Amino acid sequence: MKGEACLRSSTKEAGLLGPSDARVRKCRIRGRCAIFAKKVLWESQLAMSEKSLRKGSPAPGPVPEGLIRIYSMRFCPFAQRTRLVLLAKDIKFETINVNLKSKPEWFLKKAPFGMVPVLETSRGEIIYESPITSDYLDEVYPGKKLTPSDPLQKAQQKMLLEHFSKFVPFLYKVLQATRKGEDPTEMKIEMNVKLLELEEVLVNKKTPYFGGESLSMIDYMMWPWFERAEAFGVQDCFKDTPKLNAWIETMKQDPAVQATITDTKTLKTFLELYFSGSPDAEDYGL
Ligand SMILES: N[C@@H](CCC(=O)N[C@@H](CS)C(=O)NCC(=O)O)C(=O)O
Repeated sequence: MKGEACLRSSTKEAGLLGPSDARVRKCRIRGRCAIFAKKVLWESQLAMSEKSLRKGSPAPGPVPEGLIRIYSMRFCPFAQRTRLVLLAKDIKFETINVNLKSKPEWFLKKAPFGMVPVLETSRGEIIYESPITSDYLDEVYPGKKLTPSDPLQKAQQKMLLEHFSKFVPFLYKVLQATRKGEDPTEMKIEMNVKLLELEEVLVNKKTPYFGGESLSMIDYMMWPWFERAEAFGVQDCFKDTPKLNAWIETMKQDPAVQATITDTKTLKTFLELYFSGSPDAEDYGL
């Protein structure tokens, strides 16, 4: 097969638009054309090129056979969890970005809490809440299993996720205090305590990841907020957390993380627009 043809067929197979840049390397291995494409990057770029749908936008049609759809918002850390799992498992998916300041009527019918992420299957089934969507994808789709099969390890990951979910609000408190010109010192002290708890988990486990020697579901569930640490203005809270800092650096090497990462400057601008109520926040940079 000629490189070009091979490229097209694989692209079609992957349910993606054709790449137009040199990120794709083609070669022949044992007579078959292999593409060393950063497919994950493509998918992310495809999603990133889509403007959000607002109130009044026509409802999208049914999800094509062989694909799963994610209703997302480009800068949402919860939706990023699901996107990380989609990419890590190399699942064929399409993205519909929703404007959360002006939600389309049809979105509210699909999303009981009016929040992203939501998954929709080609049979019209709906799955929502980021940990539930992530578990669903991991259970239904083949490939790399992200959740441990051992019940105790699984329970430990779920418990850690519960602990972590109590950490998330502190980030928003620091951000809001700073935005209002208040002194965030007290909140940062509380943040430090939470971060030290996470540090202790890694120290006790003696592993580079929160689930063990390799990256697993819990790492993806926590990552999006660490990507945002600087944008939330809490980078100075990581002085006494060497293991956590090493985990952050290791996570940055993961292809799914790389494909969904947003730079701090963009995140800062988005947060400013979002919290000042701008309806254009979701489409910032497009
Ligand atoms: N518990 C939800 C939280 C999702 C969430 O808060 N999503 C935000 C965007 S980052 C949202 O959709 N907000 C819309 C709203 O609150 O109206 C989950 O884990 O999926």
